[in-house]
Amino acid sequence: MSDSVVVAGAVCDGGRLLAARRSAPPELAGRWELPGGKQEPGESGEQALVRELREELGVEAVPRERIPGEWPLKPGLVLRVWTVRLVSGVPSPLEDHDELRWLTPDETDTVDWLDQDRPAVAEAVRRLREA
Ligand code: 523
Repeated sequence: MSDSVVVAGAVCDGGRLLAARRSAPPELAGRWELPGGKQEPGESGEQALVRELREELGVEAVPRERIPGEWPLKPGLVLRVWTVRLVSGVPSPLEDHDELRWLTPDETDTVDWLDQDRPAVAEAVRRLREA
């Protein structure tokens, strides 16, 4: 059986990256992540990401490019990440998060990212610096 997938977005706007602080579960609360969630049956990764960002942040967003690679979360579950452009709305922590921050490339190390998000964050920041 193939792995289940968690999709997440490196939401970039005005040269900054959006970081979201998890409010649950207790073992992850307080850590920062690229927002997203589980891909459901019948959805593409991109569709799942658009849905998750709408539900969690109240924004309309468009996935741009998949960041190459996937990162294991636990047996049978992997993380995939896309760079994302905002189309409308201002992100707010509607679900699963209690704080959002827009970080410049130089500020990305100021929050405690989930370990498994760090490679994709580093690649997103590399792309931001080049843009
Ligand atoms: N991660 C993770 N990084 C990351 C996300 C969005 C999620 O490591 N950027 C992990 C955290 C959880 C698992 O993936 O262990 C599921 O993420 P979650 O809880 O955001 O996904 P949901 O909300 O779709 O999951 P359910 O509430 O369980 O349906």
